[in-house]
Amino acid sequence: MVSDTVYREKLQHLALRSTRLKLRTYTGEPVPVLGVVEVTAEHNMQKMTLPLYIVQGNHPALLGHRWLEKLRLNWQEVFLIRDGDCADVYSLDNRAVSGVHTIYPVDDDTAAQAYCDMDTDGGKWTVFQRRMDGSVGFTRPWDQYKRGFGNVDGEYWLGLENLYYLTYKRSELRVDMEDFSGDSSHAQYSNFYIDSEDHGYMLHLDRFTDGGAGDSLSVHNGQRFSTLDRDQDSDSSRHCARVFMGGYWYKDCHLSNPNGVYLWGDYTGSPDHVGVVWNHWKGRNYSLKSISMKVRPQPRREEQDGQTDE
Ligand SMILES: [Ca+2]
Repeated sequence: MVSDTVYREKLQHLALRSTRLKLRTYTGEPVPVLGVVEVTAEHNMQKMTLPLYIVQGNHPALLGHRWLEKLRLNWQEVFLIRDGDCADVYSLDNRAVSGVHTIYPVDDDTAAQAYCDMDTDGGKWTVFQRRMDGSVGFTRPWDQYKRGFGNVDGEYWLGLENLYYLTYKRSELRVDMEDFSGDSSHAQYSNFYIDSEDHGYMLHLDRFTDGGAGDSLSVHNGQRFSTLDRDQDSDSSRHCARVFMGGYWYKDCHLSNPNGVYLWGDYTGSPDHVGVVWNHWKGRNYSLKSISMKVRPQPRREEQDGQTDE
């Protein structure tokens, strides 16, 4: 038999891997339980199914925090799941559909509207960038790229500060795109995060999977974010964000420009490379019909290969 102590440690381990904040234990007070989900864990080759209790978010015992929390009620482990991203939205309601949802990526007091993609490859994606019709201009200064802009049910940028917190969990990135002929493709990176603003929101990604689009982003790995009014690229002679009219992790300067100028397909004759470009798929003088960049937590390792290590 697995001892009660091991059982609790394992639960705590699972929970800690799914949130970036500390768990906190309380005693005594009754808390309304909204629902129960089952979590499967393994210890010493033994599979256990554990109850995960969802409790109300604004209970005074929680001191206002809605992150995944741990309580103790009658020797049972009770967790609170915060709707920090679209994967949490799905955890709290597995009937949630693609569309606009409210999430709290940074903290309890900072709600953000985000488009959740609950359909593509298992869903649970938080869309942080989307172009689809040219209705929103993306040639904008640092402060707007930091905080976000646009229309969440159309074209928008969720904001670098939100993205920093979203990718604090181990995350994967998917980029979906369409051309004006009705063809579509994607690129996926199984490991993705960005640094804080102090480090220029530097891009980190690897483990590319080709969904037909090719890899036009890995070359930007390790670059800091640049905008019209902030040149943090690796080109000493140019201010790439001004030349290519977007905000991005420009290098010297780019193989993809999802935040460039919306130019409706082939734009030969206009300045090279300023469009909504994914070079490996359609070349540098083709501006895509749509592109969206989305993030979700990596699957837990035991879901990937049946191992429980770390
Ligand atoms: Ca430069």
